[in-house]
Amino acid sequence: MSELATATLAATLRAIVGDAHVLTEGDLSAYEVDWRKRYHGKALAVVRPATTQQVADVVKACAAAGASIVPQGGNTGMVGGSQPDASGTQVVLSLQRMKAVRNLDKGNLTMTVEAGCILQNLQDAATQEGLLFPLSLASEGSCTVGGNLGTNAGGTQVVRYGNARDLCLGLEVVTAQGEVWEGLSGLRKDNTGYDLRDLFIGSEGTLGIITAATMKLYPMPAATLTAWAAVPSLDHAVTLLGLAHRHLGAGLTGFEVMGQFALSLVSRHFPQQRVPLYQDTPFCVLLENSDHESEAHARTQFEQLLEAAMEGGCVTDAVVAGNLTQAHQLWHIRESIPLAQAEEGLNIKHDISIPVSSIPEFVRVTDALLEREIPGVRLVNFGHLGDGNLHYNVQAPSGGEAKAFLSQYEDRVNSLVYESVHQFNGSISAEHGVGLLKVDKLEHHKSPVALEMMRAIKRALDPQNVMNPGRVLRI
Ligand code: FAD
Ligand code: 2HG
Ligand code: ZN
Repeated sequence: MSELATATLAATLRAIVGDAHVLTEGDLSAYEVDWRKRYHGKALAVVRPATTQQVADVVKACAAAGASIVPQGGNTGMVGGSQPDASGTQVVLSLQRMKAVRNLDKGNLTMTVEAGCILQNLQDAATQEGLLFPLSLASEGSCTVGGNLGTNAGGTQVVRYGNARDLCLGLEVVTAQGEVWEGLSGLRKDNTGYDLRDLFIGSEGTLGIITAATMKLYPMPAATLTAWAAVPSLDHAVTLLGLAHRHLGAGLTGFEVMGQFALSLVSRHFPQQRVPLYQDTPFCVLLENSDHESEAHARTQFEQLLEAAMEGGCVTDAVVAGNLTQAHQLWHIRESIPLAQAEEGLNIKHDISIPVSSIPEFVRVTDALLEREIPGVRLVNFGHLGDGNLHYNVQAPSGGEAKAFLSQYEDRVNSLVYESVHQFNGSISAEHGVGLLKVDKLEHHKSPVALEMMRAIKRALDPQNVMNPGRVLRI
């Protein structure tokens, strides 16, 4: 774009959203750099509309000027999907100002919220009405529901309540042409043709901009208890998962696994957090039991489960949190692993899913491959075992320089890990999405038929390739 065209577009955008909400100067790193500090872009402008109509007008203005748009919520994504590229020609459309709760329908167990609403605020709004909005991620203090739906986020409650997709009943979307699709249905049943809602969920801003959503709510459990268990191996963790399903039924709302090295990073970088039981065991498991009867009932169920698990040898030691503060401390340890890893240095992330029963063998095989390739490599294993979703991350050998490690090994490590994922019938992205990070790998691992259907959808909904180009798919 010429300088004149850029200045004209900026002026049009100012006329739509007001001068204060078109940012072109100063420190824009909060919008231009990702959470992992791996992508550093340069925006033509950051635009912060306040209404759906303003979003539609911004999209029309950008499309007319030939500028592409990067939708952005909290910018906590892990795959380089929400920053502009380095060209200085992309507009970041931040949904931050669209944060209203439009409606909460207690009878229908739904709430309709704007896309820029911070996840924690959604949870709080539901709690105030005695209800539960179960989506829960460590980034919940800054990620937005628009970003959660854009990525089809998972988190720690999926084993019971499903992904963001499963929690969404309806959407309002601004299309790539700047039209508004009003699909804010609160219906649990609606078989009237193709499911447009599910096209936009998980599309990472490449098909349109989600401006509002109707989300499901649930009754608040009477009691929620947390336990921390030491397990002798991943095989035992999988056995424990089976037992937990049998003993707790729908009460099982969280089942997270954490490897010893992952926990040692938390202990090293956040010594004020006291990590229980990890020093003498290769893995720990965090379990959550949500009960609609009473705390006493939940505790008895947990005790019976842990007794059976210890008798069967799949748990060697365990603690059950005595109160809410202790429970929060245990969850905080788990949620600190990504931060501890970041403190340790740049690293390679793999957010993969494998059938749960195959996870132990996958880890054995893949650990051996990587250790042979890179002597001393440090493997950080943790994640949502209850969903078959492992964060199989790779850190440079101790004392090694992280940047040099990444440039020498990242591509090779990714190829080895994803080939192994493929052998075990898994997916290369369980919850973080594709973004820029995995475009090449998706092309390699997705079938040509699937890729062509995805491209056909992209071409049909965004023929000018205005929406987040280069992410997810190459056209
Ligand atoms: P952004 O990062 O701003 O955007 C993410 C993608 O969605 C981009 O492609 C963007 O273009 C698109 N997008 C954003 N808003 C919209 C919109 N309104 N319409 C259309 N597209 C849009 N993720 C998990 O799934 N599970 C976890 O457990 C988890 N834990 C995390 C822990 C930490 C410490 C951190 C930093 C991140 C974690 N994440 C996790 C990743 C991240 O928080 C999620 O992907 C989250 O859903 C992103 O929300 P966001 O608002 O920050 O979106
Ligand atoms: C989590 O489960 C997030 O904590 C982040 O999905 C995972 O840092 C990671 O690899
Ligand atoms: Zn995760």
